[in-house]
Amino acid sequence: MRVVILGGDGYLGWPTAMRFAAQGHEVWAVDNYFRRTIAQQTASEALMPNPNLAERAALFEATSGKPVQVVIGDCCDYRLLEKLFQEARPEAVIHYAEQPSAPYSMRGFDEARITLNNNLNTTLNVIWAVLEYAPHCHIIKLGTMGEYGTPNIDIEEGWLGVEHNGRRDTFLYPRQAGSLYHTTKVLDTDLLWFYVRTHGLRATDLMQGPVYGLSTEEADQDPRLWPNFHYDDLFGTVVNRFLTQAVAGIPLTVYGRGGQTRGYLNLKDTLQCVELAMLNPVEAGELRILNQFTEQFTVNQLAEKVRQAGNELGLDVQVRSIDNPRKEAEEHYYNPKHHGLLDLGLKPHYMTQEVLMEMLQQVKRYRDRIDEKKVLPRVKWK
Ligand code: USQ
Repeated sequence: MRVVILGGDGYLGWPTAMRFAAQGHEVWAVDNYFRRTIAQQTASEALMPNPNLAERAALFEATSGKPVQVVIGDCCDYRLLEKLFQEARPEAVIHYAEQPSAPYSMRGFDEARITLNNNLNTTLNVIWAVLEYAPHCHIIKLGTMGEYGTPNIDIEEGWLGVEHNGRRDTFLYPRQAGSLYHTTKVLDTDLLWFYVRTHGLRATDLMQGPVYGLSTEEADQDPRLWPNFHYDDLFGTVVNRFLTQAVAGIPLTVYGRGGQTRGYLNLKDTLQCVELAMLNPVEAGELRILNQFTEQFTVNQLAEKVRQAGNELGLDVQVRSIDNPRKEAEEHYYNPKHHGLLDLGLKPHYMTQEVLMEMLQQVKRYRDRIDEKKVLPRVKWK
C-alpha cells in the first residue's frame, strides 16, 4: 500500500515507518523535528543519540534494502500536505504528528497554545488533504485512552448506548481528559467524527495507553535505528522512566498514592495494532474507535515489577512516593474494554520480567548519559 506517516521521526513514527517499509509498503515519513526541538528547549533530550530522519532512513535502507521516503516539513502547513498528497495519493495516512506530552501542555500559556494549535491544525489539515486529494484514503489517527479519563463506570470501545426517557441512541463515549494535551485528542476525535458524518471519510481512531520499550524487529538490527527513548518528566512515559531510574540508582518516582491505573502496551504491539488497522480498513462514512492496550496496572504495580526485575540484575531498586504534580485520581475504578484489536488478530507481548530485564540491559549501556536533573517533575498541574 501507499502510506504516509505523519510524525515519522517520533517514538512511534520511526518504528512504524521501518515496519511498513520492511513489509513492502511504499512509505513516506513526514516530520518537522518539532518534538526534538521542544525537547531541546526544555532540556529533555532522549537517552540515546538518534540520527536525524534522513540518516535513519539511509541506515535502514542500507541494512534492509527497503526505502523510506523522507519529507521534512510542518503538517500545520497545508501546502506541504497538499503537495505530498497529490504526489503520494496515499491509501492510508497514519497521523502521529502531535505534541505528545501531557506535562509539556500544562507548563504555561505558550506551551498550551502550541499544543492546541499544532494538534488541531494538523488534524484539520489531514482531513482536508484527504477530502481534496485522496478521498478513499483511510485515516488512522493516534488518540489516547486518556480521552476517557477515569470514570466510575466501565469504559466502552469508543461509543456508549444511552437510554433516556424511554428512547435510545448511541453517542461517542463521554470524555473528560486530565490534561490539555489529552483534551486536544478529545477535540481531534470530535473533528474526525464531524467529517466522517458529513463528508463520508473513513477513519480509525486508536485510543492508546502509555507505551514502553525500545525493541522492534527492525530496530534490533542496529542501535542507531532505535526509537527516541525519553526518561525525563516531560516526554518519558512511566515505564521507560522507571527503568532508567532503576539503572541510575534513583528511587522510582511514584506520583502520590500510586493507585493510578492505566492500560499499557509494548512498542511492538503498537506496530501490530497500527498495521492491523491499516490492513483492515473501514467503510466510507465509518469512524472506528479501538482501545489500544494489552494489560492494565497501577503505578505501584509497575514500580514493584521494575524493582523485581532490577533486583534480578543485581540493582538495588528503591521506590519512593513523591507529591503528585498532576491533578488525577490516585485510587479509582478502571475497567476499559479492549477486544477490537484482539478480534482483528493482535497477539500481545506482555510485560514479563524477561522483557523488563532486557530493557534494563539496553538502558544500562547508556548509563553514563542519564542526567539526574531530567528526572524529577518540573511541571505542576495546580
Ligand atoms: N506517573 C508516575 N510517576 C512518574 C510518571 C508517571 O506515577 O514518574 C503516573 C502518572 O501520574 C500517570 C501514569 O503514571 O498516572 C501514566 O503517566 P505517563 O506519563 O506514562 O502517561 P501520560 O502522561 O498519561 O501520557 C502518555 C503519553 C501520551 C499518551 C498517554 C496514554 O505521553 O502521549 O497519550 O500516555 S494514557 O495515559 O492512557 O492517556
